[in-house]
Amino acid sequence: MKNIAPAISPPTGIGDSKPGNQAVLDWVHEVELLAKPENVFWCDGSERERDYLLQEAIKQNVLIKLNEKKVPRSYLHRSNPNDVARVEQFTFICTPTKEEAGPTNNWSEPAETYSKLQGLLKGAMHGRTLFVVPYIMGPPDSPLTKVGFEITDSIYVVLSMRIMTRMGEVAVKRLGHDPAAEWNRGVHSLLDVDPARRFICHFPQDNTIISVGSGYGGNVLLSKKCLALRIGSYLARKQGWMAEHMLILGVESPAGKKHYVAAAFPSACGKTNFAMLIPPKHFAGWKVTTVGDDIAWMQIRDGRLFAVNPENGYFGVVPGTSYNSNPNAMKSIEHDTLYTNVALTDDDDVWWEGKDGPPPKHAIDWKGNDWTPDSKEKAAHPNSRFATPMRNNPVLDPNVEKGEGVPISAIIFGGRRSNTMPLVFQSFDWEHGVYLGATMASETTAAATGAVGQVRRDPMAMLPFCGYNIGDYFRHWIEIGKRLTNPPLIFNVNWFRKGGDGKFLWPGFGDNMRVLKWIIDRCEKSGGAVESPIGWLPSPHDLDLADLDVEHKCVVELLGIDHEEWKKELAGHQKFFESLGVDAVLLDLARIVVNPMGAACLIGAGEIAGRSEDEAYAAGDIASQEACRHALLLGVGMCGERNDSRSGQQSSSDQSLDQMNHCGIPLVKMRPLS
Ligand code: GTP
Ligand code: SPV
Ligand code: MN
Repeated sequence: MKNIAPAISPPTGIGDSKPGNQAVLDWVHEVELLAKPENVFWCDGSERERDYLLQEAIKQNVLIKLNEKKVPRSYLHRSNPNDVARVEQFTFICTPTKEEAGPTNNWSEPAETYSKLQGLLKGAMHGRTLFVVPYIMGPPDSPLTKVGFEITDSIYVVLSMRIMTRMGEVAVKRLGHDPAAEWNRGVHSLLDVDPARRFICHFPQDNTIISVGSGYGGNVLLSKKCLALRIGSYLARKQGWMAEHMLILGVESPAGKKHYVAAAFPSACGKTNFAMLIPPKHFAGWKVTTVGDDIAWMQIRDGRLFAVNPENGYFGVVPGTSYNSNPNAMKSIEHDTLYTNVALTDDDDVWWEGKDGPPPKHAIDWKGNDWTPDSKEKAAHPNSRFATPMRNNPVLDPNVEKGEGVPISAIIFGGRRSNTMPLVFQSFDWEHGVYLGATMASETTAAATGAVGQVRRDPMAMLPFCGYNIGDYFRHWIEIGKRLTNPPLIFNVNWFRKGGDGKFLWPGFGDNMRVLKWIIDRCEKSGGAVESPIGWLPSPHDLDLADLDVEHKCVVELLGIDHEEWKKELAGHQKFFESLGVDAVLLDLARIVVNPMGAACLIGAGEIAGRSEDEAYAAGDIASQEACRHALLLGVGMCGERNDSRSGQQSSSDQSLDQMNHCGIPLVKMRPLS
């Protein structure tokens, strides 16, 4: 199947709606002179245009039309087998200084990078059509909404952008004629789809993205990770809002009380599934609705955070999607869907691993080869995806178009962790929540090229997407917190903890409602919890586990904190902060760093002295039980002068604080006890 296709020649009335903004015209002209396409196609987003482009894409063998009865108005695309996921190693943030890009990004010098990319783009569109795709990110009437123009030589990208963004006339209108208006310039060329000439480059200061050599997903739908997250996060910090890798969902109780929550899970860790959750039978009357499944733009209004979904469609993981795991996703992708890298059955239907029912006896796999259930290879690529309009979603939230966004009651962080992390816990406050987000880790997935299953720190699920220095990003979170009079509560979840048998302890999917319910209870101040060294933990009876087919001992394990695992975890946090360099971990964060280090103290001190905090209090070491708890939790009080009275040993809090001094993290005096 083709990725690169020759120029098309549209009839009059199609592809000729030039915008009136001179800055856009000048820029397109400049790229045209460089890339030398056969012609320029100006997209307007009309249905006539779509029908024409689909017909051309089929003719050019870029798309295969699927069975009209089984999946109406839907198509299959196969990418180059060398080009199946985001390429983090070839993704660059091109800021004037390396410091601005920070320790977690690949940096390259802007002027040099421009000239290298210009070299690659020279004549690159020879014999091809240059498409100009105007689009907006955000609801049309939102103050957060941004205009972008993407130039591309891929008809598949145009057809995908039509689904994923509000595309065409709406963007041209919003931009207007002011040549000084803010808009994002995106240039994409397939070149020859060679991994050796694949670069995804961001120039935040110029609001510009240049992506070459790929035809896949987040590398080329420049609206998504490139604009809405990397450039978006840069603009957000400058302009005082937040651009996050988060789903947004609404949850309504049978009594009609509604909350919205936003959740940051790394790529392929369950955002789309959580955003479309169907509560189990026991939760009759509860309703979950989707605002967004991947990206949240949030602003402060009346001391609260309000979120919009800047996207218009879902680019979701296909394998594992079934009527059993995610019925709403299945209903969403039954029609008007663009599939990439799934298998094609003999009756032109689509198939993938984990779909309901038995596998087909024969199919064509994602590479275009014959496949049978005996084949060793997977029929669908593990990162095969659907692009589907959000309006296909049967549980689309009614406020999805609301310009001001929806008020966020809770923020949830979560990763894919086989061990250590409990099913759910709540941070003590915003700053501790920022710490939880900053130290998040997850096992890597097929969403990016590279090894799968390795635990890596992925702060706020933004490691591949933060468009500037991660230390400044953490500080931005702290600053936002200071401006919130009614901040969302912050939680951490882990659907992926495994038992000794290597199987998931938690059934996940719809049953995640039980965790969501507890989170809502906490927001409503009605849910029970116990204070633990790492945050507020539910006891098994605080969760509604009715009709759940999970053994009690598994629930206890899911909610448990293993001290040995946590010692390793905290060492991992420290190593991570060290790897960022002390410059990145600025004063505000240092204060939070003390938090869980203090938590380590509680774990450690308890072990060394062989007593609980109650015993410490009873022993009269600390003036009040409240102070004791906070001292232990925050790592204060024991610093420096105090040795453990009973054992005479240096307490572990001394050690961890020493360690922090050692790695150069500045220690700040603790906040007052609250
Ligand atoms: P991106 O689109 O890459 O950002 O991914 P995502 O975060 O939206 O992840 P998605 O919901 O597509 O889920 C990714 C994979 O995790 C799929 O194979 C799901 O079946 C699986 N998954 C999602 N939720 C759960 C869960 O609660 N438990 C388990 N065990 N697997 C889950
Ligand atoms: C992700 O990897 O987080 C995705 C898929 O949402 S992609 O758009 O390819 O980045
Ligand atoms: Mn994502």
